[in-house]
Amino acid sequence: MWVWTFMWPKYSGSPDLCALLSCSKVTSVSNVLKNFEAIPSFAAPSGGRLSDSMVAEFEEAGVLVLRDFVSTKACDALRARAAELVAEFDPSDVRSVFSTTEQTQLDDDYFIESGDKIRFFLESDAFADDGNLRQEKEHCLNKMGHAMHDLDPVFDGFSRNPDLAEVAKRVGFTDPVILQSMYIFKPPNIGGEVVCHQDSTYIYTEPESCVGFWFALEDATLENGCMQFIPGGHKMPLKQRNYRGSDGKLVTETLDDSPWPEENKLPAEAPAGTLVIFDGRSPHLSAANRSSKSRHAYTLHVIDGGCHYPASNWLQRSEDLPLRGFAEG
Ligand SMILES: O=C(O)CCC(=O)C(=O)O
Repeated sequence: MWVWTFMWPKYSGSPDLCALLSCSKVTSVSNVLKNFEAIPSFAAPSGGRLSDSMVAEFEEAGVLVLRDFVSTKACDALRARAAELVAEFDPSDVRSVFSTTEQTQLDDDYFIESGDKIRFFLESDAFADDGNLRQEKEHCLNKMGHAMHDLDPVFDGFSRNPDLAEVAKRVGFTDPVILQSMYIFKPPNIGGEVVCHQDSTYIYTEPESCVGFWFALEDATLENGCMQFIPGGHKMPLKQRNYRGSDGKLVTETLDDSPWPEENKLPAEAPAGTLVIFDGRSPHLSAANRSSKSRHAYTLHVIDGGCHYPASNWLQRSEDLPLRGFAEG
């Protein structure tokens, strides 16, 4: 595959975002982890117009929950479209699994080439010993990614909700572009654990600008493996960098091997329609789903188009599919 690497100039803009996301990083864990009792949570403001206090809470905690950001109807429509795409997918074509606990995944070309495609990734427990899927196809998928927002009209429409453009502006973006989309199935019984990580490890810009926009399409609870965050942890250093090595294979370099202060993690239980936004350095995880309920979610990772995007990042796109922001149709 011909790979286009971004030709962005060295960082020249977005001073607000720089101040918000990068320049204020401090290193002492005890200085940054305050006694958060809960993750800041609000009813979604009209038109995505975050108030100054919402923005201040986002800056402090690195994560913000906005309830009822999208309608149940919109969530159901996205789930229905995902189900159509899943119906067209033949699992015997691919046995690729996605697991942040398995290095083997990182060597998988199927994953590395998925930045400008719609591809399916199975759960590591998808197959029974006899080689057959353990449960129905949709309930064996870990995720679908990473360019539905640019390749599928229904996903495009959901992703380019004008309220999101306003949220992005209010958290400091001057030129937000949607780098990747993921539909996360977190299926019943076998939904895999996502270990604690920072998204800027994988979605790295100079300066760092990644922000995650995570939508609950079904109720996410502790029982079915909701997202959990270490509030304030976004002020800690970046612990790992993942990149393409000289042989083209992905490596994850550890920059700081101190353990995550997981005793400070808090759940972000989220009824369907909730949007959770989080800083690219915000440490987060989700436990395995051993319940009988799935936990579908859709997530967008947004970076600032003014920042430098290294050619060594795993996600590279063809020049036929340039990055777009929220507002363009
Ligand atoms: O949905 C999950 O459980 C994990 C999602 C995640 O880590 C992300 O969107 O960055």
